[in-house]
Amino acid sequence: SESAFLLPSIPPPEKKAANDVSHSEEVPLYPIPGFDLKKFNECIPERKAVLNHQNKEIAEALDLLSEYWNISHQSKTDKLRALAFARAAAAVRCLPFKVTNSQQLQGIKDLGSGHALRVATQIVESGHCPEVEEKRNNKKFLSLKIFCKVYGVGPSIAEKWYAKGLRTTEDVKKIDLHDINNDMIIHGVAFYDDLNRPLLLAEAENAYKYITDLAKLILPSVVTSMNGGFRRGKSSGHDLDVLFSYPERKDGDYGLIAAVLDELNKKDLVVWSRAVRTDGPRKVIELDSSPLSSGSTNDHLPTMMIIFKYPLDDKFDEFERHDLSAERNLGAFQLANSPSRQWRAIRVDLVGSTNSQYPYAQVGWTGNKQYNRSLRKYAKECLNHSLSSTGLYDKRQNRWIAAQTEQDVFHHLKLTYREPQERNF
Ligand code: DCT
Ligand code: MG
Repeated sequence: SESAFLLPSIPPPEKKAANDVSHSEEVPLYPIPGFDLKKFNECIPERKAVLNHQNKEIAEALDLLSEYWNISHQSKTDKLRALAFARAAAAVRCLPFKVTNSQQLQGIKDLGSGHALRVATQIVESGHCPEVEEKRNNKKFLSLKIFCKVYGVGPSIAEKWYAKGLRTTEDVKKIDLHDINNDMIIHGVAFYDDLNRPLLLAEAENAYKYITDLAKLILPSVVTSMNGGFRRGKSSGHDLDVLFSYPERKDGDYGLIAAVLDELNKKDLVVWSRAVRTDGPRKVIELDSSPLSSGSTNDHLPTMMIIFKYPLDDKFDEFERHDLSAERNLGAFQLANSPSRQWRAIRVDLVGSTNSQYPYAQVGWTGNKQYNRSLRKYAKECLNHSLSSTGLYDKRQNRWIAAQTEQDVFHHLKLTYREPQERNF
């Protein structure tokens, strides 16, 4: 008709009813046709998580809640909450498509049907979760986060500092050192700025080459690798993780890494160091409580935690020729504030493993932390095996399972091999 000609009709907006079955049958739920939720849920460590995944906003929100409950935890329940949010964030990082519709979040194992799912749904639907924003800006949380950035400080010391009235970075730097009897924390405070500057890949590679060249002079057959976040493809990190592999020794296993530390000390390149045993760097066991000669030597890797002098101009050759011996007698603060210092303090972990432990140590020290948790849980629950950075133990047959390579480790775990860059859970 004429009126229709004058006023062209605009099609009414499409109404999507939740119960419009005919419609939802036509539009697939997932944007990638091959996505199979059942398979995705079957076995968590079969999932792949690349650094550049497609659901950053959701993962960030869940990570924040995990960090919140980890840092400000008061009880076992809070700790478990932190772990649950970390698992949920990992699940989201593993999704091979960008979530655009909250229906796509339904039924994902580890995202669950409770709190984490509600948060993820809010982010997808409105781009915003009030609970996350409230916690992100929570004054106490912000202070505790600052305190936990001090090397050697965890949630319980952070809580004590908060109770004493400390709030800011400036407060931390003004702490009376006589109140601290832990030299790790004293160095953490003194070198707060240095140690919180991200370590770049090029710097890590440079320090790695310098340290491993020294190690090869001591033991030419040594095998080394740069592990941690850099091996997973990160371009910066908080430390350098160096793993060494050498033949088994009868006389205890600090031999090589202690010798490397000696060499670094002779060149006055070490600010601070501590020998510990680790199974995953956070589970540090002080040597006093675990003597080297005791029978427990093969369930933890010998580890040398170091604060290392990294030349400001990146040139170790020239730096080596400087006489740094005058710095030997300075305390942490004098050293940190010395106007002539030509270096920056960086964190380095030297980790020793025997050739037979090496493939397992590789997996453990590559991480990430959440990926390791998922592997260990799976090994225990699905295979009745016990996995650590030193080996895989079959609890039914009471035997250690030997591996030559990381591929062997995955094979023994009955898992598809994953490249380090795919282990960013
Ligand atoms: N790891 C672990 N258990 C932990 C902590 C860490 O199994 N509780 C593993 C995973 C990574 C590896 O050890 C190195 O640890 P970090 O250096 O702390 O982690 P990262 O991934 O290298 O992170 P960053 O890039 O910040 O150094
Ligand atoms: Mg690291």
